[in-house]
Amino acid sequence: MPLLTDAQTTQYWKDGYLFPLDILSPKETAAARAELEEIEREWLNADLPLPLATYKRVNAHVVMPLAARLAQDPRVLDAVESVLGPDLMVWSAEFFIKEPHSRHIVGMHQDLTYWGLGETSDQVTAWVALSPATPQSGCMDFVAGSHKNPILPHNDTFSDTNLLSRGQEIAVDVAESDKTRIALQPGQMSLHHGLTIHGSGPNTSDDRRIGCAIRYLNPNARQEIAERDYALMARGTDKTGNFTHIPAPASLFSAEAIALYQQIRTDQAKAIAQGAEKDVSLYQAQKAAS
Ligand SMILES: O=C(O)CCC(=O)C(=O)O
Repeated sequence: MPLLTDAQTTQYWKDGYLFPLDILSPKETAAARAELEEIEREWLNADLPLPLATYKRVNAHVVMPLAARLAQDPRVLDAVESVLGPDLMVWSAEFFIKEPHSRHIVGMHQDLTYWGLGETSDQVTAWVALSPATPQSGCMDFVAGSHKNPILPHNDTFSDTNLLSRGQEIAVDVAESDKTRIALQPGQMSLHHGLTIHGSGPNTSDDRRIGCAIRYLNPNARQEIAERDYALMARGTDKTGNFTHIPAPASLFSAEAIALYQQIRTDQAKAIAQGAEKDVSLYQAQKAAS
């Protein structure tokens, strides 16, 4: 059953985002954060082929059962179903982490700019807060109605403090007064459209700011740049077959899952790197050092 009321769905399509939605209980949120932080302790110095930060930062649902479970949570899916319809696939799950008093930011951007998925409305992001997301901790800022734009020009800054792959920023000035601060309590989530202009500031608080951004598609979405793309079926059926279906991981960083991760990374790189003047690894590990 879709979770959102008609009024909420209307609001989503009007603004290009919706928040706050209560999803996880305080106990569930604390358990999810504790699981993530245990993974960080146990696997930071493990001999993984890529830095742990890379696996957390993009396609975590391929190698981390925690990310796949969050992405398949029926309460999240109920909300997403109100926007995308009954057939839902997970394209990526990504932990965006800003350490206390760190300079990391996310430049104002439109998600769909470098994903190779075109200007589709068959994609939505659910961002689930696992710690307080506040103006002080660097919560996201959204520009209302900006999803009605096409993909706008972006500049690649390759800045070390920008958590995005190329440090990309939209090439227009966004007035502070046009930004809505998306404050979320732990366990709450927001939804945003792939064309909505958004970003986030530094974390000046004493706690980590941890969010899990889950990118959903319905089966009408298509990969237009890379030859092959992948998704985890979360609900309903896929009658179009535009994406190769992948399994949810049964255990942490299994050899099979790591090999699949590498395959996806190689195939998606073509879309992510399109038009870049410098080498773009899929979300640079050093930027996701947390
Ligand atoms: O976590 C953030 O601050 C930004 C996340 C973001 O850009 C996204 O989820 O699309």
